[in-house]
Amino acid sequence: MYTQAMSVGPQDQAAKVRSAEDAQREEAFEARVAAGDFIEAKDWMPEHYRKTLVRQISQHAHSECVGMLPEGNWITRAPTLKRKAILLAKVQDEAGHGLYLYSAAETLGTSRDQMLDALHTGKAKYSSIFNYPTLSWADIGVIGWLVDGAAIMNQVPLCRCSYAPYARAMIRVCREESFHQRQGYESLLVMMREGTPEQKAMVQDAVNRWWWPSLMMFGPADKDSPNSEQSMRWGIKRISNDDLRQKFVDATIPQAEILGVTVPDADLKWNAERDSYDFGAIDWSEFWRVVNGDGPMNRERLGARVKAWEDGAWVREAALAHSRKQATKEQAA
Ligand code: FAQ
Repeated sequence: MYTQAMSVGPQDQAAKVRSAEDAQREEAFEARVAAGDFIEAKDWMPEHYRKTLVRQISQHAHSECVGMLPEGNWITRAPTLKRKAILLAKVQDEAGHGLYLYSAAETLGTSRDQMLDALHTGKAKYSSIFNYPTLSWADIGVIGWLVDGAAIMNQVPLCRCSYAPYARAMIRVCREESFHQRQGYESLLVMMREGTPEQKAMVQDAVNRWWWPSLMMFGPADKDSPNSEQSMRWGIKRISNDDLRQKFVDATIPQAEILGVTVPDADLKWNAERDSYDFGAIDWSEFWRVVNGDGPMNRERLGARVKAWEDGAWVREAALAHSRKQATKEQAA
């Protein structure tokens, strides 16, 4: 009678040795991460850790690139040369963030073409927030204030992510996001302090539309977040989705008061016992609808990225032809 336990061919023995080695490596890896050590690209890592990072970093990179679209919509219509120059620089920064992040993900052994293919075929996610339309100029200030503000709250802890290439990329990204947040807030302050009643109403309308989607950026509630527990244990995520969301509300409401706007939440109130704001229930059905492709702008956003990829084919082909020509020249020399 044959059982698996009796099968002791050379291949099985090799597999046993490998898995014992892997178990030892895994134990050493877990100990390093638990001690707060940083993991470099060439270090051994469990396959699931690698996959989790590729998933998160590539989605983050896609978010930065798709995130250029709602703001890009207003570059030609910015009200002054100064605002146009600021917005152009901000949108370029977002492209730069996407590029650092694609590079960080590439260190894990995945190619940029694979990541972009996953985006273009709808397999990869990007932040829900960029599936909402930018209807007025005030939306641009509100994106800086709330969307970049939420992004910073989520990304500062990522500067201490256990995967060092991601952590290093995030340091520069956070510095730039912090400038983005301030420029957005300043442009809203100008409208609220010096603007006409119509301009002030435009700011309030933009806050009303962007508030809840900004809170959704932090992801599902902790109890419904399938990836959080493992990512926290591995030091990829340092603070949970709900805790970051709470910190964001607590930091943002005093800023809203200075601006002179309100947020569209009848249940918002200061809780002295918790030393924090209580806030209303998030519409998670809207969140999942948008994440799963049925938000107000999902089709336009993905369509624009696919078109940009197709329109850019000649640039990629020309770059490849140029590098082939250079290589031939070098060989001949
Ligand atoms: N949108 O188990 P969790 C920016 C997905 S950059 C879409 O909690 P995780 C700069 C999640 O992927 C903004 N999908 O997942 C800027 C997962 O699906 P999967 C982007 C979401 O990874 C500003 C499922 O739900 N920032 O704004 C969202 O542990 C202005 C279950 O969720 C980053 O990417 C969402 N909001 O935590 C640019 C930061 N939330 O993958 C232009 C890095 C969750 O299993 C203009 N990422 N999902 O199929 C992270 O910190 C994390 O990935 C979270 C989600 C917190 C987003």
